[in-house]
Amino acid sequence: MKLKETAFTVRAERAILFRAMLNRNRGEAPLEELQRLAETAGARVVYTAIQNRISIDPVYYLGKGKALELADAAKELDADVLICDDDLTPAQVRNLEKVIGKKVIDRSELILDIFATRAKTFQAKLQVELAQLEYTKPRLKRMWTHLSRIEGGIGTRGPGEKQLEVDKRIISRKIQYLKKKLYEVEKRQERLVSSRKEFFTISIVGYTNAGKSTLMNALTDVDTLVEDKLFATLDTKTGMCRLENGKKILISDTVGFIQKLPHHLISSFKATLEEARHADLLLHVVDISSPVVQEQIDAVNAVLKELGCDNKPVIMVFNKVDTITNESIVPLLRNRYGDCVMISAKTQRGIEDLKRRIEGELEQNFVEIELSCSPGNGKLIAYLHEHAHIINSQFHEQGVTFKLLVENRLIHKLRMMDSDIQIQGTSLSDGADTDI
Ligand SMILES: Nc1nc2c(ncn2[C@@H]2O[C@H](COP(=O)(O)OP(=O)(O)OP(=O)(O)O)[C@@H](O)[C@H]2O)c(=O)[nH]1
Ligand SMILES: [Mg+2]
Repeated sequence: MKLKETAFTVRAERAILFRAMLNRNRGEAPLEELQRLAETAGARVVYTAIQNRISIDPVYYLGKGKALELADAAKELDADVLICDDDLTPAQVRNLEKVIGKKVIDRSELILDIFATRAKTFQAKLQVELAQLEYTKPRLKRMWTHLSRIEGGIGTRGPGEKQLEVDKRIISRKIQYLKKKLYEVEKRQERLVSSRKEFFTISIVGYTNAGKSTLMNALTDVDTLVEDKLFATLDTKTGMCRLENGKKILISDTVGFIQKLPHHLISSFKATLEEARHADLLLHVVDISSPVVQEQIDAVNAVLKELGCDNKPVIMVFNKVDTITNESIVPLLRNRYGDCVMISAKTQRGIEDLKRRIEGELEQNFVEIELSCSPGNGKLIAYLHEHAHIINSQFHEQGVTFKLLVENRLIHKLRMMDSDIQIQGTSLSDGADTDI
């Protein structure tokens, strides 16, 4: 078998990518994303293989014949690693490694590896290490089963098991330690996020490489790293944006989402995504030039659901409109996502439109009110601190008066909590006083 090789000058890890395709009609670009992930991790892709199958093989993932073909390719091209686009069971990894004689890793492991090399802050490093250990721990056991089978040692307490127990104990202890540390960091983060409650906060979410950080830079004075790489951002940054009506809002950038994001990573990154969970409004940035726009939107929505953010108000922001060659996609998307905004974060096209939409959202959902109550009503006051933006508060003989920015739907709830409170409102949209 003679294989065509991509030319390159610097030697990095040489990778072969592979996957089984169960459904050919999804119009996706097979292995394109995995290729970008592999390159982000520093590998050179020397060969790719796809096998159409009716179902996944539990032993080899692909058919054994295909696995042997990969072994030939790996030898001929002097590959260092084979990367599968799906997650593999520990048994599949072991079986493939035996047949091919090279290191085999799966998509989750690759993503974890990228996160590990890109994590910069203490928090991100803790999160990645925790995710890596949680991923590794169940695999240790299987490694031993594998060993014991070779040695015929089933039921015997051989050195393999002892070592395994030691390893598992060390890992468990480390996991406990990391969780404790992360808990402390999360608490600090939570306090920080809730201390910003007096501002209207927006979180920029979206698929990795959609242009979130570029948009963040366009909207605020924060300078965030922008790179044509997957997972350029692992730590959230928050910046201030001033709208035309003079209102100041806070905007934060978040880590990018991806299809089949390893589950451990989502749970470990909850603190980083804390900003999104507390945001009043989400900007869902979509790369309009991607050939798989809808799949990326779906993947982001799935993660948002997992984070409990699926009921938040969202503005769909289609980015990179400067790149589209096929204009027909615009009416299509407008049709599906009625009040979306088309922008180019890079050329700043549509940014003013987006700001106006944000203003509109602010006006639609929030009213500015004055609420007077007794200072002894601790429950109500605690509720206000939690759910409203307190602009200021004044104590006087009759009680305390808060000037608040509060969601429309909460007014009714406030009245239910205490029938003695007095509420006066100023509609944000026209600046006139209104009785609520
Ligand atoms: N042509 C074009 N490129 C853009 C636009 N916005 C962003 N990009 C490019 O897209 C790439 C990714 O941009 P980022 O802002 O880093 O994307 P991100 O969503 O923050 O990515 P991660 O942090 O890695 O998830 C960069 O090369 C940007 O220059 C745009 O409007 N038009
Ligand atoms: Mg970014």
